[in-house]
Amino acid sequence: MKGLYTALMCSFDEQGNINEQGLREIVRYNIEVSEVDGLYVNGSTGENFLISTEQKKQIFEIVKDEVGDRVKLMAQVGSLNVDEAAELAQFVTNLGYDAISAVTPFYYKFDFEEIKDYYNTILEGVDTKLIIYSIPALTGVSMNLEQFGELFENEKIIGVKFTAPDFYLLERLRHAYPDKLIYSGFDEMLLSASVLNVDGAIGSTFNVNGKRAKQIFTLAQSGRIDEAREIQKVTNDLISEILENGLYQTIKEMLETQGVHAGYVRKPMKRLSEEKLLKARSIAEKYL
Ligand code: HMN
Repeated sequence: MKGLYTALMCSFDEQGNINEQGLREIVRYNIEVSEVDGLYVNGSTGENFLISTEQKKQIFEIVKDEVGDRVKLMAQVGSLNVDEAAELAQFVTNLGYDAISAVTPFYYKFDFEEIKDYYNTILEGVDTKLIIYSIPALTGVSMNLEQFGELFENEKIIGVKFTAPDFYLLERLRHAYPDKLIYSGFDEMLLSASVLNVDGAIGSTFNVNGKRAKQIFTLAQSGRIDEAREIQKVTNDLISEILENGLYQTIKEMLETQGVHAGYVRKPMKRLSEEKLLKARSIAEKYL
């Protein structure tokens, strides 16, 4: 399960319905052009928190059908509705996904016992292994070393997607849990995380920048830090421009310039203005 995973985008039409052909094209682009090791399906980048249970299932099905066994698949099933999360965990297990992942429960300020119970409930009915999805900036949930350790006591919990700029905690986690899988979640910090010996990374910008990300990761693993730093620099120039223009919308438009019908974002996300659309196309021209 090690390596680089694209946090997969989903293609939606103007009404917010799934565009199946577009989604299949995004999958193919990631496998054939970006050459990533796997896909992280229905994460933040997949606009997961804006869609219905039925749509989540449909996306899981389409992606598995398109991928077959070509790359590894991780299914993000986390939800404030723990029954839905458990149902989706079962659903993707039946589809043959390689692992599940679940965001820490957010919005209500759950205490740690509640968070633990949430993960244990999701895992009760399945044998599929789980990667914790930790992203404190969006969820408001920060866990410490001991709390990660307690969650890791459940042997079905095999790792964490660590999306935080806390390299002290990352180093402590790596040191304390050498056998757990740790994935870096911020693409702009991939080199720094790789130096700390993470097992892989999961990122939104890999949809368009997978090749550079792979180079950063492999160069860092073989100790070629100067070369990796050069590529992280170009990558961060790209990421800065993407973030300034609108993260998911810009990546989608960049994919469009490559003939991939990545479509529209779901409301309440807004569409790019004409000016920003042009900017997205110029970013694609510059970096792809
Ligand atoms: C997901 O669940 O879609 C991703 O794994 C999330 C991933 O960590 C991304 N975070 C967000 O989109 C909030 C990053 O790839 C991020 O987009 C990138 O580093 C730019 O900041």
